[in-house]
Order: sequence, then structure tokens, then C-alpha cells
Amino acid sequence: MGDYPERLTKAIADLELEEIAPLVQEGLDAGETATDLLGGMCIGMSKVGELFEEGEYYLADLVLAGEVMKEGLAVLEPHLEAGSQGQKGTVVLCTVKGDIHDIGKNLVATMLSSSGFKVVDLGVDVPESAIVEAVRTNGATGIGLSVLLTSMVDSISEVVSALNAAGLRDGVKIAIGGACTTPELAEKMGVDAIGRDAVEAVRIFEGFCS
Ligand code: B1M
Repeated sequence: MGDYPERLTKAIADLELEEIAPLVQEGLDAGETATDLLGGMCIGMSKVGELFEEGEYYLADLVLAGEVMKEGLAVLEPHLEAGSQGQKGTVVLCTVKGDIHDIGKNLVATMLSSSGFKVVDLGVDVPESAIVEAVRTNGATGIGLSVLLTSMVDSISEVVSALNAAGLRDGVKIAIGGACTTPELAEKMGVDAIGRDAVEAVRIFEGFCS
């Protein structure tokens, strides 16, 4: 094995679109675990975020970083999907209203379905009314909300309020995750848990829904 997670961190941070997929494949062939490679890639995305904050990278670079990450994940994801396919319950998943980041949310979807959950993925920028409707029609017992923008955190409490108004709040557990979420935010917004990564999201819903 080599230093593939570190090399992937650098490839993402340097926006190496052509090199990322072959490098992920090389890492897998060398015996690195998919989880370790993913960890390296996520650190790379955080570095991209820092460079953006420092004014070194522009919006176009964020867009490209998203493309680079997706190229790498296309190679990695089949290796993350190794779990059992039992039916553990239904989770409605989306990125909240006003937020279009989807890479982390898609990873959570992959990990949940490969762990045996039925995932109803509503996509990005999803209004609370669509979430309520999806919970009702699918009989979901879990909701996962991805939130990366501090300016959009109120979308979380709007989901909670809409579920309360529809009389559905007591029947579902809500977990949030994404760059701007904290345990304090979870408490303030009236949700049940926060997941720092996709693996933790699975653990949370296993605790809630199984
Ligand atoms: Co944007 N962006 N972005 N961006 N972007 C961030 C989030 C930011 C932190 C960058 C920065 O300034 N440091 C910053 C937000 C600051 C803040 O509010 N605190 C930011 C900004 C400001 C913006 C715009 C406003 C920029 C602008 O237009 N001026 C704009 C907003 C657009 C909008 O949404 N309305 C914008 C746009 C974009 C792109 C579209 C260009 C692109 C996204 C492409 C895409 O998603 N298809 C993008 C990117 C790439 C990023 C960064 C660099 C990387 C995000 C990412 O994909 N990470 C990001 C920096 C950062 O996050 N530190 C940034 C990799 C991914 C695997 O991690 O999503 O965290 P993550 O998911 C993890 C965990 O968090 C967890 O599990 C996942 C897997 O381990 N998790 C969950 C996530 N969701 C979960 C749900 C759960 C549980 C766990 O439910 C139970």
C-alpha cells in the first residue's frame, strides 16, 4: 500500500479532474480500503473550501472540485456498497431548501441503501411540503437532512414545523448532517441527531428505525 489517501487529498485540492479516477483505482488495486480513500478525498474537499474562503479559489473552482469529487466517487462507490440488503426501514433524504450541495447527501444515500434501508432521495433545494408528502406516502420513519450553508439552517426548523402541523412529527426521527451542522444546532432546531459522516448516518438510523 502507499500514501493513496494523502495523494487523493492533494489531487482533489489541486482540482486534478483527469487524474482522480485512475488514482482511486490504483489505490483500490494497491489494497487501500474504500473508506480510507474516501476519507482522503473528503479532506481534499475541506481544503478546497478553505482556499475558497481565503480568496485563492473562485466559484468556478468550487464547481470543478464538485466534478473532481464525482469522478472519483464513481470509481469508489461500488466498493462502498458492500452491506446487506435487508429491509431496515424507509428514510426520506434530501438537501434542504436553498441549498444545492449534493455530494455528501448522495454518499449518505449510497451508504444507507447498501446497509438495507429504502431511501427516498428527494434531491436538493427541497421545500418542507415535499418532505412531509414523501414521509406520508412512503410511511418513512426517518428523515435525513443535508445542510451545508449557514444561511439555510432555518430550513431545518421549517421541516420540523411542517411535520408538527401535519401530525407526523412523533412518527419520525430526524437527523441532520453537513459542513455547517453542530450538536448545538441540532438541539436548537428540534431534531433528534447529527451525523458527522455517512457511516454515522447509518448508525443513527439503525438506532432509530431498525
Ligand atoms: Co459550496 N460552500 N457554495 N459549493 N462548497 C461550502 C459548503 C463552504 C463551506 C465553502 C467555504 O466557504 N468554506 C461554503 C458555506 C459557508 C457556510 O455557509 N458556512 C459554501 C458556499 C458559500 C457556497 C456558495 C454560497 C458560493 C457562492 O455562490 N458564492 C454556493 C451556494 C449554492 C447553494 O447551495 N445555493 C456554493 C456552491 C457550491 C458548488 C455548487 C459550486 C459546489 C457543490 C457541488 C455539488 O454538491 N454538486 C460547492 C462545493 C464543492 C463546496 C465544498 C468545497 C465541498 C462540499 C462537498 O462536497 N464536500 C464546501 C466546503 C466544505 O464543505 N467544507 C462548500 C464533500 C462531501 C463528501 O462532504 O457534504 O460535508 P459533506 O458530506 C459529508 C458529511 O458532512 C456528512 O456525510 C457526508 C459524507 O461523509 N453529511 C451528512 C452530509 N449530509 C448529511 C446528512 C445526514 C448525515 C450526514 O443526514 C442524516
